[in-house]
Amino acid sequence: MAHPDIWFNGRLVKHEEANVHVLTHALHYGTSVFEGIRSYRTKRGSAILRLREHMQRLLDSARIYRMEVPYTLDELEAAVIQTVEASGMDACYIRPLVFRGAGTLGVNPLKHSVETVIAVWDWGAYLGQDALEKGVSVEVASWQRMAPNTFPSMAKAGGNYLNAGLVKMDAVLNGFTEGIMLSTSGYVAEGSGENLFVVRDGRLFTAPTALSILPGITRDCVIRIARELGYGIESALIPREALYIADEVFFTGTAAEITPVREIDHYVIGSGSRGPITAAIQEAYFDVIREGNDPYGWLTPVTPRR
Ligand code: PPE
Repeated sequence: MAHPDIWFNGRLVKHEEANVHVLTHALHYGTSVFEGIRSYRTKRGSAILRLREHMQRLLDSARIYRMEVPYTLDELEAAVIQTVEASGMDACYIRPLVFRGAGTLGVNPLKHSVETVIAVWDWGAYLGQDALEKGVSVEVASWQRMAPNTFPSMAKAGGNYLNAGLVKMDAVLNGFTEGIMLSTSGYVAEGSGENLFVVRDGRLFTAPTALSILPGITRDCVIRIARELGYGIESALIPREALYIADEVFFTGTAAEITPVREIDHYVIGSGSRGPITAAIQEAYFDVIREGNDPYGWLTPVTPRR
């Protein structure tokens, strides 16, 4: 099948024609912000999960970096829907990107153009086929999350992923699936592309936003689902060793969805497979994205054209 068209500054263009110049500012200095969104094929039709929240976070990220996006939230939502519908894909991963364009180089981005792109592709299980059921084996990374006064973690910016890439490469080269970063203060922060939850004695814990994590939208889904299911949940400072004595640990993210962690630094977590609370939260999440039940108002229906 041909690659779906890409939305580029207001119109759909052919995949092969969605190109930039090599002197693009973002290529040299990491001046881009982006989103990752999933559209699902639910039993009630195709639908995009938490579209508004993702596009609001894109605008927030752009604002933090003083990028003036020439589209409103409503226009960006419509653009995503248009791109997904034109792709003909019942389910896909959606990648909106805003970046500083080509011009004379130099660090100061203020004079550079602000370009907007929306691409879609097929993206299966992020952390491996069996991961959602069996869980993944991970390490605590030797690289830390950025300090709060270095660059902003609430912006989902291209440059942030240099750090994430180092974590991921080390993990893979060491034989693990993913790395967990600690904050500069030494507390558990998040994975290279996922937030993290720890379960102990029936309660859930996750890092606070102030620990320089990305405030994940899946993390927010899990917090709401956990409350709904009656589990105690709090954002808290989690010491590294709390990972090793946890009953359950799991990652959350648009790409990773809800992925159990079965082993950390060769410590087996709980029973060494998906724990019961992880399973209950996964089930509630999958009820939305697979069954299309939407008690929270998280789904935007789409009609992919064939
Ligand atoms: N932390 C980081 C660092 C992160 O990149 C993501 C998403 C999350 C947490 C979870 O956020 P949310 O998707 O809103 O629940 N990572 C995206 C990109 C992954 C990639 O490899 O590219 C994603 O999951 O789409």
